[in-house]
Amino acid sequence: MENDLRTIKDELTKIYPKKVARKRSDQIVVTQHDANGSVPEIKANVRTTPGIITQRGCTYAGCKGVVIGPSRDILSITHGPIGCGFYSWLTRRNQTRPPSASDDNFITYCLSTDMTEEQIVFGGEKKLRAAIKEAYELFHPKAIAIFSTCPVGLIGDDVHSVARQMKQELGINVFGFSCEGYRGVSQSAGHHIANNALFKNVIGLDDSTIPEKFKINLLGEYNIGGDGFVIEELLARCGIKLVATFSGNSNYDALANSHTADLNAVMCHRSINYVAEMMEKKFGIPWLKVNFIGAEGTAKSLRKIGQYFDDAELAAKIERVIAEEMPAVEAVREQVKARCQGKTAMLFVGGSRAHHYQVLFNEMGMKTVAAGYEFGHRDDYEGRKVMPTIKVDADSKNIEELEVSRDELRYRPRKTEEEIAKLAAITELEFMDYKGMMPEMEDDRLVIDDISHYETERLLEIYKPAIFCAGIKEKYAVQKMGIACKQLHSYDYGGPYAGFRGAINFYREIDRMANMKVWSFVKAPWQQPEPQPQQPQAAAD
Ligand code: CFM
Repeated sequence: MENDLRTIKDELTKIYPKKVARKRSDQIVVTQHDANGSVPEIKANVRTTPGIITQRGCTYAGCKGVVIGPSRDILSITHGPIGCGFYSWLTRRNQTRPPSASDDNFITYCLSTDMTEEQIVFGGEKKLRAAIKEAYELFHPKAIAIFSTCPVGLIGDDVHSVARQMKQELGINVFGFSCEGYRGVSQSAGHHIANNALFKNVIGLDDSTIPEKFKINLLGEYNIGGDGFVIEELLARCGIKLVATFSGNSNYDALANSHTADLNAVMCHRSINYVAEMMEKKFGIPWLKVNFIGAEGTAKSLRKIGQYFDDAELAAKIERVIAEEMPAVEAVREQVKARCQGKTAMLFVGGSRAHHYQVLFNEMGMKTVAAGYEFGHRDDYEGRKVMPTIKVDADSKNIEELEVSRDELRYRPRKTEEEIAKLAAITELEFMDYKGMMPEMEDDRLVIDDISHYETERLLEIYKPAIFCAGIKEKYAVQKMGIACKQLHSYDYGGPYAGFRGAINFYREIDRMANMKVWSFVKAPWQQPEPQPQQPQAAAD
């Protein structure tokens, strides 16, 4: 098996020039666990070689689209050419539900300064100021966020000083992001930039406290296809109060008040671990890795939260909710297992779903034979324990590391030192830790970072998996090869897939897709008959 996998690895990289092949080869590993549970090292979070078709997005996308965009009442203005605004408008299926029709909801709007040649030559700050004023007069939001696109950094517009001026002039919170598309190697840089600005400008502005006993924030849950709604409902049934979600179905006030929670439950480690760490340092809120994808994952995550609060009544409530939900899940799981057992899946998405969704496939009896992140870092693959050994390159240095210290007035330890030590000793709790994707995978699986389009096609030819999970850019190319493709970013038109109810949706959908007869009718290009060489025309005379 190991030999076969090495051949596959060679097969994927042999087309590249030597230097590129070497680099790609460090980004492709075969899972192996050694005696102490360590996994091989992978190269990640490095630039994509120009000329290679990558799945990645840009820094602006990570900041505006991913982290801040889902918050419904922060008015987002894209400072840049109209295309950046237009193409980042409503493509992520992040849903929101304002409490009433009169509450602000700006998600459906697309605001841009429409930067043109004139601003590129003479500067765009004047136009940005005018745009903020106009937006304020139209919407009267509590907060306005300004997002920089590539030309902003190139011509040197200072969005931060404009934000400061306008904040003073309008009397509302206005803050900017230096999230130019080129700032980092992928959208991951945009997450970090967004986290920093949220921390500096929003978190901690409202100290009022709510009386509830078990108060948490959910970090890194963006309510794609309604996932957040399912989790919110589950937590409420367990008696756990959600102060804020970063940032699915969230609002500005909740984010400003989030430092009053007693636990940060981290769903997507990649996009938001910075906030978790900074809140811990400044306010004393511990964090816990959770995964509400998969019925078993959901049950485990609820129990983890219960263990953290260490309260018998809460634990009993959680068990009751799990017991109420499981029979329906198990009934559907048994049905689909009969048809899906042993089928193969591949997952190439983002920075956490390629890991999280393996839980769902396992539950269905399906095997994940290859997986990878678009922009994950080594810690997302190998676990946080490798963080001290990660080389800080020029691209990472480009992003500000905030100096965070304890807030002398508001730091409040949620647990005693002994309690913390006790929680840290429970391995499966992953208390303030993330073990990463690879340790949970079986041996002899392929893990590929920042997979290229070429590698995708070769993999599909070699493995012919029952289902390939990726995004819209890959979807139709995969389907034309006769293989089902599930979009794990936007969920196609489906979802929610989180929680127990979501697991049932997922089982049914994957069962239908992977077992559809239609795929056998698609002839892949390499299955077509070879074109016959043309006969030379007989010479006249
Ligand atoms: Fe986190 Fe996400 Fe993801 Fe992500 Fe994304 Fe996304 Fe994703 Mo698309 S925040 S890393 S930047 S879980 S938009 S909701 S699906 S690539 S795996």
